[in-house]
Amino acid sequence: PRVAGHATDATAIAHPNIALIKYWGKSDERLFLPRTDSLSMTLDIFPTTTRVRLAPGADQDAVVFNGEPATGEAARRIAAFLDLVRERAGSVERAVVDTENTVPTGAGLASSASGFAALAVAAAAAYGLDGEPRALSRLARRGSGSASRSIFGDFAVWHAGTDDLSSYAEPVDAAAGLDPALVVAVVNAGPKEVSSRTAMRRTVDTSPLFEPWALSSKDDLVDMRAALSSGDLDAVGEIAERNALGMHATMLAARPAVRYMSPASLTVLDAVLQLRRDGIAAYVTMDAGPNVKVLCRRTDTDRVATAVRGAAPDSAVHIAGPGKGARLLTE
Ligand code: 2P0
Repeated sequence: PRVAGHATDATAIAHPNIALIKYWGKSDERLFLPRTDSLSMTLDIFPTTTRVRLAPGADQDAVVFNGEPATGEAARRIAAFLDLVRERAGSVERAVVDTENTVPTGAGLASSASGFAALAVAAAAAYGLDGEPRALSRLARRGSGSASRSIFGDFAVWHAGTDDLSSYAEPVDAAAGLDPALVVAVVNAGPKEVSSRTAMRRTVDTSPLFEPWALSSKDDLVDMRAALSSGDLDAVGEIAERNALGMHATMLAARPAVRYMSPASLTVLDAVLQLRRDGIAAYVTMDAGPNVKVLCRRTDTDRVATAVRGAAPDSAVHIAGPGKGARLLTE
């Protein structure tokens, strides 16, 4: 439904999210329906800011990415997303999209999550679509699955659902005493060799470990919700780590194998084990890339960051806390 008298120029900001219970595998590639529910923490670093302006009379969309005209796959995905927005809005007007992304793109740092969450919020406003968070989550999902979760701040669960209507994210409560931080070790900021889309498809189609992981992920989600609501950071970390390493195991068993871990990743994993032996609550999670995110208490971030830098001296280390959901900057 189109809102009458809406703005035709809107700017939105969104942050990436890191899944503690992972999304890996689709049941419907066109609708971006995932095989499993997932749960994430939205970060307070690496925002994406996106402005969408309707361009009456233009014959195509223009996309500017960090000041440069976007081309290829990135431009195609954004145009396809805008086609969906236009179809829903009953509009044929093209748009100018201007996006500033501070995340290293394509490095398993969820640049598509913040990117499509910001685009969904700005485009929905510019074309006059429903601005309810749930509708925005469903819309963002159609750009990139993980973007459905970045609509919300702090912790969010994405219900896999069975169709377009039932697949959306919503906030998850955590105990007030939980004071989580993620120490992000960027061991390699370059783009990945296998896109997560390709890797997911191959894992679902060929990995004998996929179904067992998807099944165990259901239990992980139940346990994770309990750990969050009781404020048990060690339990949150243990569950997140086992879920992530299990996801990587499904990929290693794919044919041919997909391996995102690099020697530097493993060095960081070893450093985290050592931190735990030293009594620090520190747990790893990894996505579709070699970078490692270490979940710990906010009060332990300096100690964890020092250990990570020692283990991977060439890495860039960023410290994140829970961040806000996607929102409009204009109105
Ligand atoms: C996640 N990842 O839950 C998982 C864990 C990577 C590993 O979501 O195909 O960019 O656009 O839906 O969301 C990365 O995949 O994939 C991702 P599409 P997306 O965060």
